[in-house]
Amino acid sequence: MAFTAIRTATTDGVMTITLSRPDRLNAFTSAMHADLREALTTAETDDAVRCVVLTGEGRAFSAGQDLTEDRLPGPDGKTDFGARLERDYNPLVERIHAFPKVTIAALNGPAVGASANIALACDILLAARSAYLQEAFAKIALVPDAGGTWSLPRIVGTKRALALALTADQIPATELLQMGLVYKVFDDAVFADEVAAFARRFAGGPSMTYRLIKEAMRVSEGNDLKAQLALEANLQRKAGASEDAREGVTAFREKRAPRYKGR
Ligand code: T3D
Repeated sequence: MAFTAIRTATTDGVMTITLSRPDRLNAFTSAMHADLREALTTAETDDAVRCVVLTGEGRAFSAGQDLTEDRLPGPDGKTDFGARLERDYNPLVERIHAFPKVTIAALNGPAVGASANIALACDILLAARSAYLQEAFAKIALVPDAGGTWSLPRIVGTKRALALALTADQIPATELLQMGLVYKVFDDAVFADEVAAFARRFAGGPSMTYRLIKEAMRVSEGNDLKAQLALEANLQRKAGASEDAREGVTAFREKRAPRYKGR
């Protein structure tokens, strides 16, 4: 695939998508969105891919929207700051949020603006110790987008989400860990190796079950307890009928590691 703004590599069932405009701190452009759409389609349809890692090249994860790129016009032909969101960011965030395979955002460095919120759409965030996250929007008199006003209050609570958005402070990795925004922090020197090892375990795991777990968590956002309990029973019915569930129990009884096939 001839990408211009990202790189992809698949090893041991893990597709790593690397945002690759290091001289611009991997800021997002229309071309990067187009590349990402294509890479995610491959990741979704290729059975050999069981887990996707999104990371950045060089010293940043990404600095958000490329602020030098021309803005899109609205229906009246005038500059419309919502147009790019509707065309590129909103579909990307929805797609990552509902992605059928495990997604990991590996914050190798700063995750700023829309990129921070794209990372938050992933299932699990890992951060290098030097990384930070910044809801930088208010600094340039914009509101958080790419799902930040939806995901942040749900993860850290409304008050903390407001503080993050209103101050536009750079939040270091260790604080992100305390707030529950990232799952693990690794030293910079070992970050790439730790991310690879972390992702590999999903590649060897029961991928159909992961999809059902993700569905349960996603749908719970809008469900009451009764509806969620009913959903869990249905999803457990599906998981329990899978070849992997049989293999999991058999392996436990035989005191060996399970060999999952994703069905
Ligand atoms: O369409 C719309 O605009 C609406 C959509 C908005 C969505 C958003 O994402 S809004 C938020 C956009 N992002 C930002 O506001 C962040 C802008 N960047 C920064 O504040 C700083 O660069 C950082 C805090 C991220 C890092 O600072 P530092 O000192 O480590 O690096 P630097 O020197 O500022 O940046 C290095 C280079 O990358 C520099 O270019 P140069 O001087 O070497 O030629 C800088 O201009 C460039 N760069 C950084 N961020 C962006 C960028 N170029 C284009 N767009 C960027 N977002």
